[in-house]
Amino acid sequence: MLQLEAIPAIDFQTEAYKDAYSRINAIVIEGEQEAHDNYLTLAELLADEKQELIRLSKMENRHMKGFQACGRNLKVTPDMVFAKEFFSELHENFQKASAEGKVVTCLLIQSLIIECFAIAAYNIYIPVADDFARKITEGVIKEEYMHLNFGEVWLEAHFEESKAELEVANRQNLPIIWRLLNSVADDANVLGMEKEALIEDFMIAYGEALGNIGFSNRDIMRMSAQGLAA
Ligand code: PL3
Ligand code: FE2
Ligand code: FE2
Repeated sequence: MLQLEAIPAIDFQTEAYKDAYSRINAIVIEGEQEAHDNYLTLAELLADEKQELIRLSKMENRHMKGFQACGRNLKVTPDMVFAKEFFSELHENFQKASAEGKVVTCLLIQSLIIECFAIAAYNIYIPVADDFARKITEGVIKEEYMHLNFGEVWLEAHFEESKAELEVANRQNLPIIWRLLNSVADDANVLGMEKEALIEDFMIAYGEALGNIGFSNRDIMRMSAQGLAA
């Protein structure tokens, strides 16, 4: 009883909420758009998985449309300029890796890091979302687990030859996620999402993914700590 009463009601129409939503909504729309593009790029790099990767890219396109509808429903205009800048570092790293044919790095950036970021964000968002956005996000997150799984299965099957490249890609990209989490923390807070919860959820999902691929607990601890160290 006491716990139920302690949950503050969120007013989705305040200027403060809509202002924060204009950036978070844009980040999610841009993230889904880039995920769509990244899976199409991966489809060209991994001929054997081409059809499956095209299927994943289509899901990302539907996710983007779903989140655009969430913004329209709240009468919020997403700040896409802000969101493009938000993703620019990860975007550049993915582009560079794909141009060099580094499939392992591309999979780490998109299917592990970005999908775990999305899974953490959506999990924490669902309990504090408006009814419309909650239904959309619940549908989306089920598919994000499938995308994470795609990366895990492929990297597990190629673990020995991928290990060294994964370590380097982790060291380059995990600190970026850390900075991005910090930079959205205030806006996320306005939406009722706590930074600590986002970090916890991300680290659990990412650590589990590394374990499923074949890294030892010791490796996972070491690689996770590299996120903090830059
Ligand atoms: C991959 O399928 C999608 C990539 C999207 C990445 C989104 C990251 C979002 C971080 C922002 C934290 C607040 C989220 C609020 C959720 C609507
Ligand atoms: Fe998605
Ligand atoms: Fe995804």
